[in-house]
Amino acid sequence: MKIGILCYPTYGGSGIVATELGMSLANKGYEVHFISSAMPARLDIANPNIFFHKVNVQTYPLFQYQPYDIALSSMIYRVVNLYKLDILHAHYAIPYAYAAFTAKQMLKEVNADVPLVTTLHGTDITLVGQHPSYKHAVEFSINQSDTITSVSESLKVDTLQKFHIKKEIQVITNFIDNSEFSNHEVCARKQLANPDEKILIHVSNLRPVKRVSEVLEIFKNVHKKVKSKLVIIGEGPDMEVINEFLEENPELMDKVRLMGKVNDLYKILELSDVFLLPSEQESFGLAALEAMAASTPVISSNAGGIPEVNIQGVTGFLAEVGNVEAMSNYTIKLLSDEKLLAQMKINAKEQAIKFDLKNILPIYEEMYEETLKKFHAMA
Ligand code: GMT
Repeated sequence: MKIGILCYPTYGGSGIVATELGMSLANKGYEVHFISSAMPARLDIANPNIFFHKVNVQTYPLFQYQPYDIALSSMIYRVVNLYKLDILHAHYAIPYAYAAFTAKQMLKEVNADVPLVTTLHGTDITLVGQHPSYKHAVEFSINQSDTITSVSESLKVDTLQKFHIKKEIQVITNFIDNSEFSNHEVCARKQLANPDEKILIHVSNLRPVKRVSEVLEIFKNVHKKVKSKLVIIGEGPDMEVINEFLEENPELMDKVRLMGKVNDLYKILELSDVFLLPSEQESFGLAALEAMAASTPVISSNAGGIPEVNIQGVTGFLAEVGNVEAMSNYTIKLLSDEKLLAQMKINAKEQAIKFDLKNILPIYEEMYEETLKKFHAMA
């Protein structure tokens, strides 16, 4: 089967899921074509079953805004035609499902139409997709997809509440490849913290929805009770929030380590004691699952799909969005009790194994087969 994957190339969750899925399919022998504005961050282009097609936007002085969606549709059309793709898989409704719909209309003209799978990831439904500038186009292109999947039950419920969706939504949860976590040598811990200090970690794209100010407040509270360091990985608009916090709390300057984007994320997660995720919204919380795969318990809000991943009192603790006090107290409780911490590390890993790639990949494969069967039966 030849599969076209349309995704963001950046470090955001949807791009990571799309890339990991595509690479796993390629490892199983599928031919996978990535179509994106740049090479996806984690893509292993050395794999002979993987192809990358960069969307080129032609600039022209007349355009105030460059028409990316047209360039994307044209590229989808060309790749499907040239490489005889069997199926398209759009990750994130905007602009991928929309551009794929346009490409399909063009492909119909040359009798080369293929089915479209759209995977909803979160903010395409709950945040940006709700804006009046996009809402109708998002709803339309979701309804035009042959198969719709969502990464959690919570996102499915949100989608059905916020849009008029005429088709079944299949939940296929995000996944993690646990084999990538087993062999790291845990030797660089001393580079992050002293032996008597605990390591708290937060990983995100530092957008307002992640509530990084609360990560800092939690750490401030925890640090008063437990010797500790805070590691923050990622880049984004709220880096300013961090800088301001450090200006106002200079005593924490050498306790907070800002690492930007890193290549060896999994290794750093394995060195950490607790992962903080106080997000306002989170359709799934892939970052929390990555932490758990590294045997790191999670203190989080109970937003969206997080409770489907982080289990209260088992893999960590959850509190209402904005309840910094509860999240601080949970973190202090966890880090002050070695027995509890050790047990939760084990539980976190066990939970991550339930979401292992080995369990989820066959569901995607079956979904592709079903979609193709229905599409060709209707043709
Ligand atoms: O907000 C992000 O972290 C990026 C965003 C994306 O689409 O790139 O993430 C969303 O998709 C991830 C992968 O499915 C989910 O794990 C995240 O929970 C979701 N983010 C939100 O819903 C805020």
